[in-house]
Amino acid sequence: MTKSPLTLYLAAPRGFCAGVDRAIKIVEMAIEKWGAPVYVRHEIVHNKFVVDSLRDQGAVFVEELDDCPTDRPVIFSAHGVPKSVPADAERRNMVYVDATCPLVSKVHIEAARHADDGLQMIMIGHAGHPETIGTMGQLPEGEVLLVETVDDVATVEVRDPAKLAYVTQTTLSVDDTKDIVAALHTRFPAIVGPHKEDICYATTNRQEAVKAIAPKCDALLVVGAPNSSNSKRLVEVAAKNGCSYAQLVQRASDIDWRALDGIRTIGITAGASAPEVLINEVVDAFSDHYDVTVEQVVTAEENIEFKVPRILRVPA
Ligand code: 10D
Ligand code: SF4
Repeated sequence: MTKSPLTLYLAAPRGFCAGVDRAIKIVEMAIEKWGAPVYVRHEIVHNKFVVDSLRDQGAVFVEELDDCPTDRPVIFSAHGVPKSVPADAERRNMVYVDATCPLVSKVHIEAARHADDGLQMIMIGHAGHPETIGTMGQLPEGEVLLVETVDDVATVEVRDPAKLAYVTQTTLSVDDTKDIVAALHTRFPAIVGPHKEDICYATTNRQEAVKAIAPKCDALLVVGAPNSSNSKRLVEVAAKNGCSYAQLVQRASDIDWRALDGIRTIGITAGASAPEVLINEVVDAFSDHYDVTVEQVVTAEENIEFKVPRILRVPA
Protein backbone atom coordinates (compact mmCIF):
# COMPACT_ATOMS: atom_id res chain seq x y z
CA MET A 1 0.00 0.00 0.00
CA THR A 2 1.41 3.42 -0.91
CA LYS A 3 1.59 5.90 1.90
CA SER A 4 0.14 9.41 1.55
CA PRO A 5 2.59 12.32 1.60
CA LEU A 6 2.77 14.30 4.84
CA THR A 7 4.84 17.34 5.75
CA LEU A 8 5.81 17.17 9.41
CA TYR A 9 6.73 20.53 10.96
CA LEU A 10 8.90 19.93 13.99
CA ALA A 11 8.90 22.95 16.31
CA ALA A 12 12.18 24.10 17.82
CA PRO A 13 12.73 24.76 20.63
CA ARG A 14 10.64 21.92 22.05
CA GLY A 15 10.97 19.49 24.97
CA PHE A 16 13.34 19.68 27.91
CA CYS A 17 14.25 23.09 29.33
CA ALA A 18 17.26 23.87 31.51
CA GLY A 19 15.24 23.60 34.74
CA VAL A 20 13.92 20.14 33.87
CA ASP A 21 17.34 18.95 32.78
CA ARG A 22 18.81 20.11 36.09
CA ALA A 23 16.02 18.59 38.20
CA ILE A 24 16.43 15.15 36.60
CA LYS A 25 20.21 15.38 36.99
CA ILE A 26 19.71 16.21 40.68
CA VAL A 27 17.74 13.00 41.27
CA GLU A 28 20.26 10.89 39.35
CA MET A 29 23.23 12.45 41.18
CA ALA A 30 21.51 12.07 44.55
CA ILE A 31 21.01 8.34 43.93
CA GLU A 32 24.64 8.07 42.91
CA LYS A 33 25.79 9.95 46.01
CA TRP A 34 23.57 8.42 48.69
CA GLY A 35 22.39 5.18 47.09
CA ALA A 36 18.74 4.10 46.79
CA PRO A 37 16.20 4.90 47.93
CA VAL A 38 16.16 8.66 47.49
CA TYR A 39 12.75 10.24 48.11
CA VAL A 40 11.26 12.84 45.78
CA ARG A 41 8.43 15.07 46.97
CA HIS A 42 5.97 15.32 44.04
CA GLU A 43 6.79 14.23 40.47
CA ILE A 44 10.23 15.76 39.84
CA VAL A 45 8.75 17.07 36.57
CA HIS A 46 5.30 16.34 35.20
CA ASN A 47 6.11 13.37 33.01
CA LYS A 48 5.27 9.74 33.72
CA PHE A 49 8.08 8.42 31.52
CA VAL A 50 10.68 10.50 33.40
CA VAL A 51 9.23 9.53 36.77
CA ASP A 52 9.09 5.82 35.89
CA SER A 53 12.68 5.75 34.68
CA LEU A 54 13.93 7.51 37.86
CA ARG A 55 11.85 5.10 39.94
CA ASP A 56 13.65 2.25 38.19
CA GLN A 57 16.95 3.84 39.26
CA GLY A 58 15.89 4.00 42.93
CA ALA A 59 13.78 7.12 43.41
CA VAL A 60 10.63 6.90 45.53
CA PHE A 61 7.96 9.48 44.70
CA VAL A 62 5.70 10.79 47.48
CA GLU A 63 3.36 13.75 47.76
CA GLU A 64 4.24 14.96 51.26
CA LEU A 65 7.31 15.15 53.44
CA ASP A 66 5.38 13.14 56.05
CA ASP A 67 5.57 10.18 53.65
CA CYS A 68 9.41 10.14 53.77
CA PRO A 69 11.52 8.43 56.41
CA THR A 70 13.75 10.96 58.15
CA ASP A 71 16.93 8.95 57.55
CA ARG A 72 16.82 9.16 53.74
CA PRO A 73 17.52 12.19 51.50
CA VAL A 74 14.55 13.95 49.96
CA ILE A 75 14.41 16.09 46.82
CA PHE A 76 11.86 18.85 46.22
CA SER A 77 10.44 18.95 42.69
CA ALA A 78 11.32 21.51 40.00
CA HIS A 79 8.01 23.32 40.54
CA GLY A 80 9.07 24.68 43.93
CA VAL A 81 7.71 24.25 47.43
CA PRO A 82 6.16 26.48 50.11
CA LYS A 83 8.65 27.78 52.66
CA SER A 84 7.17 25.42 55.27
CA VAL A 85 8.54 22.35 53.42
CA PRO A 86 12.32 22.95 53.79
CA ALA A 87 11.58 24.31 57.28
CA ASP A 88 9.89 20.99 58.19
CA ALA A 89 12.77 19.01 56.68
CA GLU A 90 15.23 21.00 58.77
CA ARG A 91 13.19 20.51 61.93
CA ARG A 92 13.38 16.76 61.32
CA ASN A 93 17.11 16.88 60.57
CA MET A 94 16.55 15.48 57.09
CA VAL A 95 19.03 15.78 54.24
CA TYR A 96 17.22 17.57 51.41
CA VAL A 97 18.06 18.89 47.96
CA ASP A 98 15.93 21.58 46.42
CA ALA A 99 15.42 20.93 42.67
CA THR A 100 13.24 24.04 42.28
CA CYS A 101 14.11 25.62 38.93
CA PRO A 102 16.26 28.73 39.52
CA LEU A 103 13.74 30.70 37.45
CA VAL A 104 10.96 29.68 39.86
CA SER A 105 13.20 30.51 42.84
CA LYS A 106 13.70 33.96 41.31
CA VAL A 107 9.93 34.49 41.50
CA HIS A 108 9.92 33.31 45.13
CA ILE A 109 12.57 35.92 45.95
CA GLU A 110 10.61 38.62 44.09
CA ALA A 111 7.46 37.84 46.10
CA ALA A 112 9.33 37.96 49.41
CA ARG A 113 11.04 41.23 48.46
CA HIS A 114 7.75 42.94 47.58
CA ALA A 115 6.23 41.75 50.84
CA ASP A 116 9.25 43.15 52.74
CA ASP A 117 8.59 46.46 51.01
CA GLY A 118 5.09 46.41 52.51
CA LEU A 119 3.27 45.50 49.29
CA GLN A 120 0.38 43.05 49.15
CA MET A 121 1.05 40.30 46.60
CA ILE A 122 -1.16 39.11 43.78
CA MET A 123 -0.16 35.89 42.04
CA ILE A 124 -1.29 35.23 38.48
CA GLY A 125 -1.41 31.46 38.22
CA HIS A 126 -3.50 28.31 38.17
CA ALA A 127 -5.18 27.30 41.44
CA GLY A 128 -3.89 24.05 42.89
CA HIS A 129 -0.82 23.84 40.64
CA PRO A 130 2.31 22.99 42.68
CA GLU A 131 4.22 26.03 41.39
CA THR A 132 1.38 28.35 42.44
CA ILE A 133 1.19 26.62 45.83
CA GLY A 134 4.96 26.94 46.20
CA THR A 135 5.15 30.61 45.24
CA MET A 136 2.12 31.61 47.34
CA GLY A 137 3.66 29.59 50.17
CA GLN A 138 6.67 31.91 50.32
CA LEU A 139 4.47 34.22 52.37
CA PRO A 140 2.15 33.43 55.27
CA GLU A 141 -1.19 31.80 54.48
CA GLY A 142 -3.73 34.27 53.07
CA GLU A 143 -1.11 36.94 52.25
CA VAL A 144 -1.02 36.26 48.50
CA LEU A 145 -4.16 36.76 46.43
CA LEU A 146 -4.63 34.45 43.45
CA VAL A 147 -5.88 35.75 40.11
CA GLU A 148 -6.48 33.25 37.31
CA THR A 149 -8.39 35.27 34.71
CA VAL A 150 -9.19 38.81 33.57
CA ASP A 151 -12.59 38.40 35.29
CA ASP A 152 -10.85 37.64 38.59
CA VAL A 153 -9.08 41.01 38.38
CA ALA A 154 -12.43 42.80 38.54
CA THR A 155 -13.44 41.10 41.78
CA VAL A 156 -10.19 40.66 43.71
CA GLU A 157 -10.37 42.47 47.07
CA VAL A 158 -7.14 44.15 48.07
CA ARG A 159 -6.06 45.88 51.32
CA ASP A 160 -4.75 49.07 49.70
CA PRO A 161 -4.74 49.64 45.91
CA ALA A 162 -1.68 51.87 46.32
CA LYS A 163 0.41 49.10 47.86
CA LEU A 164 0.28 46.16 45.51
CA ALA A 165 2.64 43.97 43.51
CA TYR A 166 2.21 40.91 41.32
CA VAL A 167 4.17 37.84 40.31
CA THR A 168 3.21 35.08 37.88
CA GLN A 169 3.58 31.35 37.35
CA THR A 170 6.44 30.69 34.89
CA THR A 171 4.49 28.45 32.51
CA LEU A 172 1.44 30.57 31.67
CA SER A 173 0.13 31.54 28.25
CA VAL A 174 2.08 34.65 27.24
CA ASP A 175 -0.94 36.15 25.46
CA ASP A 176 -3.53 35.43 28.18
CA THR A 177 -1.16 36.78 30.82
CA LYS A 178 -0.63 39.98 28.87
CA ASP A 179 -4.40 40.61 29.13
CA ILE A 180 -4.46 39.85 32.86
CA VAL A 181 -1.49 42.15 33.53
CA ALA A 182 -3.16 44.91 31.48
CA ALA A 183 -6.37 44.50 33.51
CA LEU A 184 -4.36 44.71 36.75
CA HIS A 185 -2.68 47.94 35.60
CA THR A 186 -6.02 49.42 34.60
CA ARG A 187 -7.69 48.66 37.93
CA PHE A 188 -4.60 49.27 40.09
CA PRO A 189 -2.40 51.87 38.33
CA ALA A 190 0.18 51.80 41.15
CA ILE A 191 0.73 48.04 41.01
CA VAL A 192 4.37 46.98 40.86
CA GLY A 193 5.54 43.98 38.86
CA PRO A 194 8.28 42.45 36.76
CA HIS A 195 9.21 44.06 33.44
CA LYS A 196 6.50 42.00 31.63
CA GLU A 197 5.62 38.93 33.72
CA ASP A 198 7.58 36.00 35.17
CA ILE A 199 6.98 33.59 32.30
CA CYS A 200 10.31 31.89 31.63
CA TYR A 201 12.38 31.80 28.44
CA ALA A 202 11.48 28.15 27.77
CA THR A 203 7.72 28.71 28.02
CA THR A 204 7.96 31.80 25.80
CA ASN A 205 10.12 30.10 23.17
CA ARG A 206 7.97 26.96 22.97
CA GLN A 207 4.81 29.06 22.53
CA GLU A 208 6.52 31.19 19.85
CA ALA A 209 7.60 28.08 17.94
CA VAL A 210 4.02 26.74 18.01
CA LYS A 211 2.72 30.07 16.73
CA ALA A 212 5.12 29.82 13.79
CA ILE A 213 3.87 26.41 12.66
CA ALA A 214 0.22 26.32 13.80
CA PRO A 215 -1.25 28.28 10.87
CA LYS A 216 0.19 25.82 8.33
CA CYS A 217 -0.73 22.63 10.20
CA ASP A 218 -3.87 20.57 9.56
CA ALA A 219 -3.23 19.09 13.01
CA LEU A 220 -0.71 19.64 15.78
CA LEU A 221 0.35 17.27 18.53
CA VAL A 222 2.01 18.33 21.76
CA VAL A 223 3.98 15.58 23.47
CA GLY A 224 3.40 16.07 27.19
CA ALA A 225 1.48 14.97 30.25
CA PRO A 226 -2.08 15.94 31.18
CA ASN A 227 -0.81 17.50 34.44
CA SER A 228 1.88 19.54 32.67
CA SER A 229 0.78 23.15 32.67
CA ASN A 230 3.25 24.36 30.04
CA SER A 231 2.33 21.47 27.71
CA LYS A 232 -1.39 22.22 28.00
CA ARG A 233 -0.71 25.86 27.18
CA LEU A 234 0.99 24.76 23.93
CA VAL A 235 -2.21 22.97 22.87
CA GLU A 236 -4.21 26.16 23.53
CA VAL A 237 -1.69 28.31 21.67
CA ALA A 238 -1.93 26.02 18.62
CA ALA A 239 -5.74 26.13 18.69
CA LYS A 240 -5.80 29.93 19.06
CA ASN A 241 -3.31 30.42 16.25
CA GLY A 242 -5.04 28.72 13.40
CA CYS A 243 -4.73 24.97 13.92
CA SER A 244 -8.17 23.36 14.10
CA TYR A 245 -7.01 20.05 15.64
CA ALA A 246 -4.54 20.37 18.52
CA GLN A 247 -4.08 17.53 20.97
CA LEU A 248 -1.87 16.49 23.85
CA VAL A 249 -0.34 13.02 23.56
CA GLN A 250 1.84 11.31 26.15
CA ARG A 251 3.41 9.05 23.55
CA ALA A 252 2.78 7.45 20.14
CA SER A 253 0.15 5.02 21.41
CA ASP A 254 -2.10 8.00 22.28
CA ILE A 255 -2.34 9.19 18.67
CA ASP A 256 -5.88 9.01 17.31
CA TRP A 257 -5.08 8.01 13.72
CA ARG A 258 -8.71 8.08 12.64
CA ALA A 259 -9.03 11.75 13.65
CA LEU A 260 -5.96 12.51 11.52
CA ASP A 261 -7.38 10.89 8.40
CA GLY A 262 -6.74 13.01 5.30
CA ILE A 263 -4.24 15.46 6.80
CA ARG A 264 -1.41 16.73 4.59
CA THR A 265 0.55 18.61 7.27
CA ILE A 266 1.19 17.86 10.94
CA GLY A 267 2.93 19.96 13.58
CA ILE A 268 4.80 18.35 16.46
CA THR A 269 6.17 19.94 19.59
CA ALA A 270 6.72 18.93 23.20
CA GLY A 271 6.33 20.48 26.62
CA ALA A 272 9.36 21.34 28.75
CA SER A 273 9.05 18.08 30.70
CA ALA A 274 8.74 15.70 27.73
CA PRO A 275 11.87 13.70 26.83
CA GLU A 276 13.17 13.70 23.25
CA VAL A 277 12.84 9.89 23.07
CA LEU A 278 9.04 10.26 23.22
CA ILE A 279 9.11 12.95 20.54
CA ASN A 280 11.17 10.63 18.32
CA GLU A 281 8.69 7.84 19.00
CA VAL A 282 5.84 10.08 17.77
CA VAL A 283 7.79 11.19 14.68
CA ASP A 284 8.64 7.54 13.89
CA ALA A 285 4.97 6.58 14.22
CA PHE A 286 4.10 9.18 11.57
CA SER A 287 6.82 7.77 9.30
CA ASP A 288 5.18 4.34 9.68
CA HIS A 289 1.79 5.71 8.60
CA TYR A 290 2.76 8.34 5.99
CA ASP A 291 5.43 9.23 3.46
CA VAL A 292 6.88 11.91 5.73
CA THR A 293 9.02 14.93 4.91
CA VAL A 294 10.32 16.44 8.15
CA GLU A 295 10.83 20.20 8.26
CA GLN A 296 12.33 21.58 11.44
CA VAL A 297 11.15 25.14 12.14
CA VAL A 298 13.58 26.93 14.44
CA THR A 299 12.37 30.16 16.02
CA ALA A 300 14.99 30.50 18.78
CA GLU A 301 18.28 29.01 19.92
CA GLU A 302 18.61 27.97 23.56
CA ASN A 303 21.90 27.50 25.38
CA ILE A 304 20.92 27.98 29.03
CA GLU A 305 22.28 25.54 31.60
CA PHE A 306 21.84 25.56 35.37
CA LYS A 307 24.33 24.15 37.85
CA VAL A 308 23.16 21.48 40.31
CA PRO A 309 23.21 22.47 44.01
CA ARG A 310 26.61 22.45 45.71
CA ILE A 311 25.76 19.52 47.99
CA LEU A 312 25.82 17.27 44.88
CA ARG A 313 29.07 18.72 43.53
CA VAL A 314 31.11 17.85 46.62
CA PRO A 315 32.08 14.26 47.49
CA ALA A 316 29.98 12.44 50.13
O1 10D B 1 3.10 21.77 35.03
P1 10D B 1 4.35 22.53 34.66
O2 10D B 1 4.39 22.98 33.27
O3 10D B 1 4.59 23.65 35.64
O4 10D B 1 5.59 21.55 34.93
P2 10D B 1 6.33 20.46 34.03
O5 10D B 1 6.97 19.55 35.00
O6 10D B 1 5.45 19.90 33.01
O7 10D B 1 7.45 21.30 33.26
C1 10D B 1 8.52 21.92 33.91
C2 10D B 1 8.11 23.20 34.48
C3 10D B 1 8.30 23.55 35.77
C4 10D B 1 9.09 22.76 36.72
C5 10D B 1 7.72 24.79 36.32
F1 10D B 1 8.42 25.83 35.89
FE1 SF4 C 1 12.47 26.50 34.76
FE2 SF4 C 1 11.01 27.49 32.76
FE3 SF4 C 1 11.72 24.97 32.73
FE4 SF4 C 1 9.94 25.81 34.50
S1 SF4 C 1 9.67 25.72 32.29
S2 SF4 C 1 11.62 24.40 34.88
S3 SF4 C 1 10.73 27.86 34.94
S4 SF4 C 1 13.11 26.74 32.64
